[in-house]
Amino acid sequence: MLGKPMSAAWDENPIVIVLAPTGAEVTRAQQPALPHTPGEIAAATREAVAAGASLVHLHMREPDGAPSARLELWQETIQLLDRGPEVIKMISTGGSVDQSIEERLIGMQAGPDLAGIETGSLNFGDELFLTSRPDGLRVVAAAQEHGVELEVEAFDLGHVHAALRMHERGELPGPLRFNLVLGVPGGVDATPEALYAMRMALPADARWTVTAIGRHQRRMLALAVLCGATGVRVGFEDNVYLRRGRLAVSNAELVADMADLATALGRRPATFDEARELLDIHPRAAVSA
Ligand code: KMH
Ligand code: ZN
Repeated sequence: MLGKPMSAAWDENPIVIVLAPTGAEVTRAQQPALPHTPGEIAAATREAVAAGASLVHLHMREPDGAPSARLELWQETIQLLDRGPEVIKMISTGGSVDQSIEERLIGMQAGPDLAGIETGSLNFGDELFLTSRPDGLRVVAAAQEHGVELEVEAFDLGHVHAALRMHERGELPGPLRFNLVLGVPGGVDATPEALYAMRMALPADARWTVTAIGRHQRRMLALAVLCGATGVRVGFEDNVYLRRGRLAVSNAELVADMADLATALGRRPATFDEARELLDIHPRAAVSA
């Protein structure tokens, strides 16, 4: 049995490396190796798993790169990932800023293990990223209908508090998992102080992953490793550079760099089985049995 999520010593558990290979906003003009198609996303995930990733956070794109909600793309991607190597398959229900909540829920039908849930709204750069309370409740209902586990995507401290209120009211089932997203313009800054404020709001048994945008990624994820986070997220959704002025050649290069950094700091990457236990995510067959 692996240690308890937050009460464990910071280095008691290996770290779950999450790959976010595509996102909804990054373009090939910014990152030529950005995967668009199910085949490209599956290939990027395979390489990333070999480099130390154990969970993949998915968004769909049309072949031309436009954000997509097409069920066939979700199904093809999940089917390709099911061929191995083993990886926890997570869908975004944040989608892109111009998708409706109905579009954002379509991936639930493709049989993922895990889905994100937004518990509030924010400015997202120059756009609005809106998730009303009823939208959040619809995400929970869809997850329950399809037997999918949930992770709260918190871009602000208020999103953490809103999730905790939902949980207290019985509207958001446990176990509580959070992805603390730092550095979206409109959300919390990517600073140690902001990470500390969000982490201190979490219950002791919550699982928590950290995401940080752009040039803040490496420093904030190193801090997350040292603070005992359950996971850290890398990939082109959040950052296209390996170092200042040096584009990453692949998503896997970012994963390998994170694996090396975490190992040097005292925590090796979690295997797939360890990640499932640390995040309390069990095989779908076992869920429905
Ligand atoms: N693309 C953003 C508007 C998530 O995946 O849950 C939403 C997003 C967050 O990427
Ligand atoms: Zn996302």
